[in-house]
Amino acid sequence: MRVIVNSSHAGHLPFECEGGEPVTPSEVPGRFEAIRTALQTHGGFAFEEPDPIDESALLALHDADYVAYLREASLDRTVQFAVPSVFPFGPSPRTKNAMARRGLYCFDTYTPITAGTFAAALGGAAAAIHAAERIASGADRAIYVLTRPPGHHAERARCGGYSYLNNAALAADRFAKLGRVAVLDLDVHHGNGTQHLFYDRSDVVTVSIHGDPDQMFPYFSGFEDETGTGNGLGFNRNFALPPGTGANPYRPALEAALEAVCRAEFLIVSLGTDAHESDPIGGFKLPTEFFAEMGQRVKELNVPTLVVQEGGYNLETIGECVVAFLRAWEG
Ligand code: OKP
Ligand code: ZN
Repeated sequence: MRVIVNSSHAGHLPFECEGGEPVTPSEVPGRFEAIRTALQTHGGFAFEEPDPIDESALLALHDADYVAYLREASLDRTVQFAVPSVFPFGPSPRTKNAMARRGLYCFDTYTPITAGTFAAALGGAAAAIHAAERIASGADRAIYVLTRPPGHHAERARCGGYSYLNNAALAADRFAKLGRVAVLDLDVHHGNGTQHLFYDRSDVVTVSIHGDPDQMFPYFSGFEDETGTGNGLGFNRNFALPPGTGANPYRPALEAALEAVCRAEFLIVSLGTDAHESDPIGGFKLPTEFFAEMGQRVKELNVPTLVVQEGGYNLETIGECVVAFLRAWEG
């Protein structure tokens, strides 16, 4: 299987603060290295760098002023970590003050912009778009995109949830020129950015299985009654499961989600491995074998498939989960 790797990831070195306390960051370069090592050890994967993309390729889904903010905040080395202190309030935020922009373009305090952030995020978008081009041209039937930071929380004009640019959505938008597209988000956190970007569109079905947002990040979306709007009504599905969910209660949601995506001509899987039982922040109880089962069930849809890495934070097990999932496409 071909793997498109985002080597620019390494310059993104976030810090993390939880409720006012500095904590050990979860979204670290070691995640990428652990997955790469596991793929190499397993064998059968061909690694390839993407061609660089121009910033304009992002404008299919992201606002130009947001992209400019990410670039400028990454270049501004008078600020080590651009994190919001004030979020927009009132009817019409219109200030362009530097501190105001941090809140305007970000929905949480988990997603700092530091020196290498823009290059890392742009490299991830390039990897996803490169993979989509290869699948669209018929050169590959399935590809895995190895990247960090994740992308599925990134909205049109806001970063959040460790995500800056929505890699999966950029690939989906590329496929949408050719036929029916579905995004299946298996990360334990709701893919709010992907939902938001396609919420009023019928050409990209978005389906996410995740922890109940009543109890888990991102809290403000991911509820099952969010089904789309306008032309997109009925084209978004959420499966919200309680913290502690294991394989048996997960399986019916997986089958319903597969039913919702099975008519697609192009499939994107947002693969977080943070629903694994060992994940330090996920809270679900899926064993490694269940990742193999999920990969197998997705493979059986027999649709060209782009798997893109999202979350997953246990450095000891993230690699085995990814290998287990991708094994379905072996041989
Ligand atoms: C990004 B992705 C845990 C707080 C976790 C942020 C979670 C971001 C998840 N104490 N907060 O979907 O894996
Ligand atoms: Zn996650």
